[in-house]
Amino acid sequence: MPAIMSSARRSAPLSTAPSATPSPNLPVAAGDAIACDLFCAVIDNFGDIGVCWRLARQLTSEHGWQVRLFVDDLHAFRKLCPALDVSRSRQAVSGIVIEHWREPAHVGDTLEVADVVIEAFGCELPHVYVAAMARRERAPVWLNLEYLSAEDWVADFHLRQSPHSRYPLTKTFFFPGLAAGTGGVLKERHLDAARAAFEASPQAREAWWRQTTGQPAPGPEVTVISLFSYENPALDSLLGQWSESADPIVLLVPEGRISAAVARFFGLPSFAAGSHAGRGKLRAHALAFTDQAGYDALLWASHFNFVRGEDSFVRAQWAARPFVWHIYPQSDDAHLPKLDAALAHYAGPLPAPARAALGRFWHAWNGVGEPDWADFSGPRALFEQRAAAWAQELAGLGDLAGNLAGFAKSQLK
Ligand code: TRH
Repeated sequence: MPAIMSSARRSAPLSTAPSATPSPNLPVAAGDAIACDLFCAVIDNFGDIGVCWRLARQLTSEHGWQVRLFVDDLHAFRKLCPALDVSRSRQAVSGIVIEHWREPAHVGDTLEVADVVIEAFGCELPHVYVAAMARRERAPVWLNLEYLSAEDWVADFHLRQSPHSRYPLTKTFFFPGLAAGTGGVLKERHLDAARAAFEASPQAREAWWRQTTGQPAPGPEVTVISLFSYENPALDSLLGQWSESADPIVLLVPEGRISAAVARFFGLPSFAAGSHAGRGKLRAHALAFTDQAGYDALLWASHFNFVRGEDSFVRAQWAARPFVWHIYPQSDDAHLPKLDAALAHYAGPLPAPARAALGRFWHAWNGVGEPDWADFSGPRALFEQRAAAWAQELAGLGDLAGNLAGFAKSQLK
């Protein structure tokens, strides 16, 4: 049974593991910093930890919070945070304490309750931790961070509260969204400047291409497409269309769930990072999975981005380029209304023919209809304008980390 601490702020040093001397590189809290515990259970893929890691870093670097991130799958985490040591139960990266959440009852070596407790995506907090929250002199702000949806009901449910059935605790539901009245989506303060610097620098672009693909940057006649997707029955047809297109296409494929299908198309045994292949007008490069900053650069280096799930979907919007979304598939096609809700926000102001072409292609990529690249890429200039305008509209909601921090602070007063 871990010792219990329940200070108004978590006190330093954090580590009081049974035999341990405090880890030298664990961050020490500033006296008045808001302490936050963020719990993340990885269901599958990278979106759960992708969102939590991004949020943890923003709360730390932009809001000065002292964040402890509990994660149950360090291997998935390490894919997008190569600095992580999967053998360590507790470590600090980028000023954030990372606890390997070994089992549902585990709460770290010391039971400390933070000022703000975030359970991501409905993961269940350890019972002992909830009991300690109730015993804390001042109850923490308890937030359930939900999955992103662009549907209308989200604004009604954002910030709704639910009293605990047993303890004098209240949980608030925090909903990301694409519309006013929601929590918005994550966006770092430095992001636009980083993108602008990349786009303005031919040297940065050239260096990126050489480092990432081993090849020089392609000329202006080439259309560059990034492809991050789940297994997709429409892929073969699309690869065929690209290989027969009038103009050259370069495809950038981060190694992952679609790699085997790409390999099959090119008649290769695999399409592991570092592989290259070509057919007709299509040339493809397999990329190593990078950290999240590296993934942003991939989006900026491409003219069209195929993205999936939640976090890469958001990043494609900030990249302000035309994109295609492979939404996380749910049973009974429950994802399709979510796809249409996102389309309504993103494509709404487009002229009707372009809006229809975008809708047809997004649907085809999500299993409804056949993808037609010529039909989709025809209004490319309109999509480019719309992508830039949408990124500005979306930024008008404020970013999720800022919205969440503002709400939590208002509750702590
Ligand atoms: O991996 P995903 O399919 O995650 C999904 C969704 O989040 C979905 O909503 C959730 O229900 C399900 O998991 C369990 O897609 P997503 O959300 O885009 O997450 C991928 C993360 O990986 C994102 O943070 C970007 C990052 N990434 C890198 O850091 N480097 C890379 O090279 C690539 C390709 C991605």
